[in-house]
Parts: sequence; C-alpha cells; structure tokens
Amino acid sequence: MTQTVRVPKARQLVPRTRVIHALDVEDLDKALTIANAIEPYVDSIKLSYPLILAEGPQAIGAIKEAVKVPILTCFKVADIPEISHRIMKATLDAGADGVTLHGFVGRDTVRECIKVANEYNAQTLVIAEMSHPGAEEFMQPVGEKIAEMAKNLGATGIVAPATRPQRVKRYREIIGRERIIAAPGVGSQGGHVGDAILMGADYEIIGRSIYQAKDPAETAKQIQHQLRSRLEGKRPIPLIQYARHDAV
Ligand code: 6CN
Repeated sequence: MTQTVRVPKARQLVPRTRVIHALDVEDLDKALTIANAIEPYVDSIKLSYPLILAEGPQAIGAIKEAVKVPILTCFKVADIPEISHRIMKATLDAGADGVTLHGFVGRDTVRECIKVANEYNAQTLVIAEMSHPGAEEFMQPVGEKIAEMAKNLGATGIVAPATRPQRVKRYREIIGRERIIAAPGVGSQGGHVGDAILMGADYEIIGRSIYQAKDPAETAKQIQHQLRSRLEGKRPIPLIQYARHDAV
C-alpha cells in the first residue's frame, strides 16, 4: 500500500511592511510574547540558533502557530550537499517557510538546498555578502558571483548588507527584478532604516533594535512609520505591491 506523504505548505513572503524581524532571543515564552506583539509591523519572523539551540526545533512550529506571517530560519546552511539536504529537510519538516543558506560553499550545495526547498514550496535566501565588517575580507570579493549563481539556480533571493547600501544597489543590478533581496544590519549594526530598500532591497532584517527595546511592539511600529516616511519622502514606492527596484 502506498503511503501519502503530507508535504507542509509553506507561507509565502509578501512585502507589506518590508521588515523581517530577527527574533534572536533564547527563551520561547519571550519569543512568543514578542512575536505576537510585533506581528502587525513585520512581514516575517526569522529564527536562528539562539532560540532553536535553547528550545529545540519545535520552537519553529510553536512560533508559527502563534502568528500568520512566514517563519524563516537562519541556519545559514553551509555543508556538503548530502548533509545540507538533511538539514534543509529537518528544518522544513519542523515548519520553516524559508531558509537562509550560504553561497560560498558552491553550486552543488546551493542547488541541493533549493531542490529540497522547492519540494516544500519554501523560500531560499542565499547569503551573497554578510553585513559585518569582516565580510569585506573574504565574502565581498566573491559576493557578486554568488548572487549570479543564486539567480541562475532559481533561489528566491539573496541576503546583502544594509550596512553597505551601495552594495545592495550593485546586487540588485546583478539579480534583476525577479529575485528578493533581504538586507540585515539595520539599527544595531549601524545601517539606517530605509537605506537598503531605497537601494533596491525588498526587505530590511532588523533584530536587536526591536527585541531588545523596552517596548518591542511600539519600536516596531515606530520603525514602520520611519520606513514609510523615508520611502514616501524619497519616492512613492507602493508598499503593498512588489518592490519597485528602479527607485533611487
Ligand atoms: O539587527 P541585528 O543585528 O540584531 O540582527 C541581524 C540579524 C541576525 O539574526 C543575523 O544573524 O540578521 C542576521 N544576519 C544575516 C546575514 C548577515 O550578513 N548579517 C546578519 O546580521 C542573516 N541571515
């Protein structure tokens, strides 16, 4: 008798607020409280090692059940294709709607990760160039090639640094309009709200500035106001539709 395998349907990223919250706390109760409070002001919640190592992979499902936005996991997958396949599968089975992975490991691993994600209708964000200063040392010189590869292999998009908005502009030129750019580094790492989006990013990833705030919901709301007025002040980018990358 053949068994029907239930493939979970992944939630899709839709750019309304243009903010992805990196909920890098270690405690599930705290994560749930913050997730519920900030949900109206974000398009996705991104979970990473701090929470999953402390609370286990079931934390992914617990947060997902509490909110309606897609859940990204930021495991930055970077292993040989066979192991990356298993990491992807376990992550997506746990309820993730999208995954970040590294591009520097090469196209065989990236291809394998995208293949697994496609089976779940899930999103793949390939890290082209990281946001911290050290990324200029080894990643930046190969970042554009990574972006090109991610585009050609059919990734949902790439991660590019909001701390270096000019680089975001360059990455947009490389990947065209069909792929997403998510840009971390806003706030705590020094990037300004709106800079990366004005340079062509679809989303800004913001973590500590929100979850370490006294009132995360109020802060997320303020960031949303700031972002909207920044975008409207420069050029009216419709927030409900797909990003217009000819801005700037
Ligand atoms: O706003 P924060 O600096 O507190 O958080 C930024 C978030 C973190 O979860 C970090 O792991 O974005 C992630 N990130 C990623 C790539 C990168 O180049 N730089 C980052 O900061 C990712 N994904």
